[in-house]
Amino acid sequence: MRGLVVLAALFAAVCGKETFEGHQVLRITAADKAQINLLKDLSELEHLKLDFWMEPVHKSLSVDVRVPFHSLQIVKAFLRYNLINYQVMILDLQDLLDTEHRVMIRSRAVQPRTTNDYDYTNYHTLNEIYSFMDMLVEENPTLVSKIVIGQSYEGRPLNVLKFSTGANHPGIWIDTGIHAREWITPASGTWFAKKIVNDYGRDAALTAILDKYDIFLELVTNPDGYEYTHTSNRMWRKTRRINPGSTCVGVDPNRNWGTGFAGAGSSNNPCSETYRGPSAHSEPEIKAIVDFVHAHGNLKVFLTIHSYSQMLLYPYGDTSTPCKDEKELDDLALKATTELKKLYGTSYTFGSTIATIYQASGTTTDWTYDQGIKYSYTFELRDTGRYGFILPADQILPTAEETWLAVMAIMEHTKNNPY
Ligand code: BHK
Ligand code: ZN
Repeated sequence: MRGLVVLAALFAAVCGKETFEGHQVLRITAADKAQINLLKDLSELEHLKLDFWMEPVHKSLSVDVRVPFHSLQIVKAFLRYNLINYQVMILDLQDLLDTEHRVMIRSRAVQPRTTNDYDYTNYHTLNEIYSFMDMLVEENPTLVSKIVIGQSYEGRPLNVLKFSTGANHPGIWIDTGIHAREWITPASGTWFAKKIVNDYGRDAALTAILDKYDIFLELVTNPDGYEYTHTSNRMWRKTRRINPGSTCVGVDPNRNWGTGFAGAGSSNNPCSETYRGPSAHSEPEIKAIVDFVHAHGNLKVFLTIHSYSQMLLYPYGDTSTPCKDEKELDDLALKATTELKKLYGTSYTFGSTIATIYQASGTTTDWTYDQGIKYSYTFELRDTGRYGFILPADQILPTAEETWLAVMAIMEHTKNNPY
């Protein structure tokens, strides 16, 4: 057994893939401000290589943290010594990843030749998703087209699906896969794309929306990061920019935007998971969207989809001053999450980013809202932490279906309240 583990680790090392044997994910619950400060101190000890799945300032006072095997003893001792409560959410992360990989390659044996054969119940590589887009366009040439809004840092195309029934329509934007490891989001977005072509001309509500609005869907907003999660490190979050003067790679694409850039709730340390980058819109993946928003000039909805924690968030993240549409955005968030819950009973919380999660500056929706796109929301999809970023593939379909009900509610409200 021991020999097998060593062999597996060796094999993975030769393939250049990081493994997570013995890593645990702990849910740490702070009792007060003092304990939160202790967690912040802990998070700054870089040699422990802790991976905070949320910042230690989370409003619920609990955070999920991936702890490498070599740090487990010391971290648990630290928590016990300081009387900080924790529970083990994931006992051995690599076990979960092995299962995920087994399920994934089982599906890959069958290469889909049409989008009807595509396995929507499984996770897919970047190439598979890019092929899906091309198939969908080829099958529905009058409804769907692919536009390339730019190139990633490593030179990959930034593909956006455009669903359109006529010229000069206002636009609805949806992006998934902006954080690399949040695999449930491009998986859900892929299902949305197929749902749109299935429902157009059949479902009255979606047809009415598409008769007035174009929908733009960027499935893999951070393709370099996404590819990296498949080839090298499943837990990667950021872009893959090389940071001059640092051995640490990547910028947080949700701290790189021009509203409140470099404010509290982002880091100037390239080794941080919330590193904001050298300047606003420094990341080609973000600059491409910024340029698109400007060039289009008439987007009415902007939905950026993350996971996990089951939340629907509206601006702002960098200030507790309420945005001027707070009442309407809050009412609509209630409506959208109520619709979502009807399907499988999944509960969402909602509110402004700063009041609901934590202060974060340079985030997507603060910028899009300040560009005049009133209906700017961030989704955090399933789950609430049992599996976190490693959501089992059998939850893809229900997650996509329920999320679509919330997206429809937001689009319908927009259609009924033109501005
Ligand atoms: C969401 C919206 C705005 C600001 C922060 C967040 C939380 C998000 C983040 O950027 O820190 C947490 C995350 O990626 C998990 O999806
Ligand atoms: Zn995210």
